[in-house]
Amino acid sequence: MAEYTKAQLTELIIGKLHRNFGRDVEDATPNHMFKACALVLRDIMSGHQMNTSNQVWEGQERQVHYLSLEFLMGRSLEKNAYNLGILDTLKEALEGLGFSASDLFEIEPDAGLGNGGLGRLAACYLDSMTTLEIPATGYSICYELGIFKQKIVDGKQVEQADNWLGLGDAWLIPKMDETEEVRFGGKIVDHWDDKGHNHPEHVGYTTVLAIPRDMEIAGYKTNHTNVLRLWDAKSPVPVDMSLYSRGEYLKAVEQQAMAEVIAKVLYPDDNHYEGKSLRLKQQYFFVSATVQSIVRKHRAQYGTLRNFHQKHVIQINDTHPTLVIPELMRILLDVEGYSWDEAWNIVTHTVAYTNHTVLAEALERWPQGLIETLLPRIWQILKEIAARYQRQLEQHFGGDMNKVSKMAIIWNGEVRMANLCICACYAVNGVSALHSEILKKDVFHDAYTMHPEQFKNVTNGIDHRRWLSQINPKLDALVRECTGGDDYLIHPDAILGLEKYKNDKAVLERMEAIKKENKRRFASYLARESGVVLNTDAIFDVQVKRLHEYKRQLLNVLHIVHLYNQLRDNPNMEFTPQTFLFGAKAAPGYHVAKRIIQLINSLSAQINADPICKDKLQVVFLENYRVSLAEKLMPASELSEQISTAGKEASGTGNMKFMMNGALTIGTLDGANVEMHQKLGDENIFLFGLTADQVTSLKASGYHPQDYYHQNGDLKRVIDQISAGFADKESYADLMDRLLRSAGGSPADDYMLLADFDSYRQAHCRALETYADRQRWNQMSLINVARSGIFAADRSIRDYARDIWHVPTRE
Ligand code: HBZ
Repeated sequence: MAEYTKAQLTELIIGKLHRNFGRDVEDATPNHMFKACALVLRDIMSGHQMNTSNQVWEGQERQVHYLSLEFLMGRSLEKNAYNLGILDTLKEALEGLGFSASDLFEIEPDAGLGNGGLGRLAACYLDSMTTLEIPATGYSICYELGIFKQKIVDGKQVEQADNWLGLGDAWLIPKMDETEEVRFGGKIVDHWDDKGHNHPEHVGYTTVLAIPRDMEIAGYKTNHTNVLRLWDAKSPVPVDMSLYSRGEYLKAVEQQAMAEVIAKVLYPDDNHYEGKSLRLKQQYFFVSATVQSIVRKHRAQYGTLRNFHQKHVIQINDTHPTLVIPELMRILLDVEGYSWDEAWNIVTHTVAYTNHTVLAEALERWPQGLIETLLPRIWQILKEIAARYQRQLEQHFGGDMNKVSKMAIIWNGEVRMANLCICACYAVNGVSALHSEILKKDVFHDAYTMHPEQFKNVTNGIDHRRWLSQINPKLDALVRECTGGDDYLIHPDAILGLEKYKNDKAVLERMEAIKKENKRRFASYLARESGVVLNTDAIFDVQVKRLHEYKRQLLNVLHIVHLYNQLRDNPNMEFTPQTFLFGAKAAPGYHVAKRIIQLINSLSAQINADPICKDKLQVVFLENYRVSLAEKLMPASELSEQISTAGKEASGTGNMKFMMNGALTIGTLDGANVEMHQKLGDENIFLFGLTADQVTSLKASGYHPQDYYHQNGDLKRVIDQISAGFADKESYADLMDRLLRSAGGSPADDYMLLADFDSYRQAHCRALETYADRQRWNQMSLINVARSGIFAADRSIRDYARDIWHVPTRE
């Protein structure tokens, strides 16, 4: 690792200010200063990057290509400086120049190129792949607008455009000379040669240019550097001046606008599929540009594509990049002239698929007509893949058309992307042990019986350098002291060394003091930002994640109303002060989710204004939950709400962030909570609710939420109250009706809140009892941190490298 002194960094920064902005330090704004720092770090990383690519080239190393429609990167300045080992020096240099480093870090906009877990996972994995010195590239779209900014107006979510590129593009390096062309529309004309081979020709298409804007990714304590390649869309034709001069101004800009709209905005739906043609354009645009770019470099290096699958693995993050399969086929068939079998052999040894959801409404099924008109050649190839697969299925299942129809790629006029992935990918993995089992037992059962060895598990993980060391410096210091240094940063298992101190009173008190201090920090930040004053003597009970019915924010609400009722019935009862924090964005078109946000805000207004609740019960909805807010909140959290209906949350990764920061979990046996519980034992986690198997059998035998409503007086009272509404007089009977009555094809209480309510309430009681015993709580907190090492993304990436990618990693 190259070392930089304060004087050197200072000089480099001043140089950038002069050359790029024509400013002296005295008249540089914080924005100038931020950009100058970014440019300095970029230069350092570019130097490393060139060495890395030379090594990969000369060593002919196998490369990983991680394709994802989302990379939720958050901020980069502090992170890059940290990974380059120059964070402290940079801070000193900045202070020396009269700037506050922390203020400067705060002005960086989040690169919000993702919705939630899936996008953040991709970002954490880039960090680990780089730190573990895997030659890897991430690919996505350079959305002009990231995930929307959320405002709460009159208790309701309002979306605002997230124009992040003004400052955020400081990290992006345009590579005009690596532009690719992507073709849409038109038709295919056959040309048969005298040997009876067809040479399809694509005519009448529209071209969109894909321009790389590369973001360099620094690894921790290594010079290895990887790249996140973000494709920007541009029209190849400048505004058509002939049309323009004929006064057809709109027509002239039309084609430009059509091309550029592709990279305009991230679709804000998580875990929900919508068959929008622009979304399909985005997927093909990014996949086609990516494959062409990989192939171009491969050809330059090896002169042939015969060894393509030996040198590359393409990992697809959910089904969103699935068109990579027919696109790679297209190039091998039409450009290279390989036979179908040769091409198919290469493709099926290159592509691997990660599934992130079992929710039926999230599975992508594209109308065949849309693909046919937008991507005529891809459509032909898809038809051929589907037909061959179907013949194989019919043979394998002896004409059991029930199974064949479930596994078919094209069926009833739709193209099913997950089935295409199963057909073509050499590995299919879920993202937690439970989720991977459900894929095998249920969602993809028939495919599993055909090829059991194809199915794998890689439990998710998080970048522990960011999510512990960087955001929680006091806890980081304690871990270092207790584990004998900073080895844990590259060997996350070493955090276990903390456990030796589980009976050490002084260390346990330190844990408590650190948490207290982090709570105060967060409270003062929130007061500054929004005027909301948190009660830092209360336990911070936190549920932050996208808003979705299956995540059951509403169950949390039911319980809070129940607590409120207890207080009202008995204002002088002994009551452990509790502050409930929510943060969640709802997909703009998801009406029920938006109503739940409104309900939380309505309840919050009621409780926070009621003198009975003063210093006891508080409910706060945090506006615009995002990566940079999570970084402030995790270190301050004490109770982590992971309460999805068992079987629905593929893994969760927020759960891991909380655990690593010493929060205790109240949760169901769902997703990675199951593995947390395995590590922690019953005594270090607050479990409640039905298991995934119990959910299945209760549904099968007939679930009657009304029974719980009538049998549990507390629950009935809560539901009736929410139906009537709070001080703002807005009724939420619509939400409560969903719990009690089936409607429009969806069963009553589909996510079984009522079945779990009582068990959830009891788990809260256990948590509060424990909280009263501070030593026991602190010990549990310490054990949670100590055993969180397996949830480091480094472990996940080593799993991928060993079990799926077959590439070496740094020791
Ligand atoms: O992926 C999440 C899972 O819900 C969560 O359990 C898991 O931990 C995480 C990482 O594996 N899934 C998503 O975040 N999914 C999306 O954001 C999404 C976005 C666009 C879509 C579909 C899903 O079209």
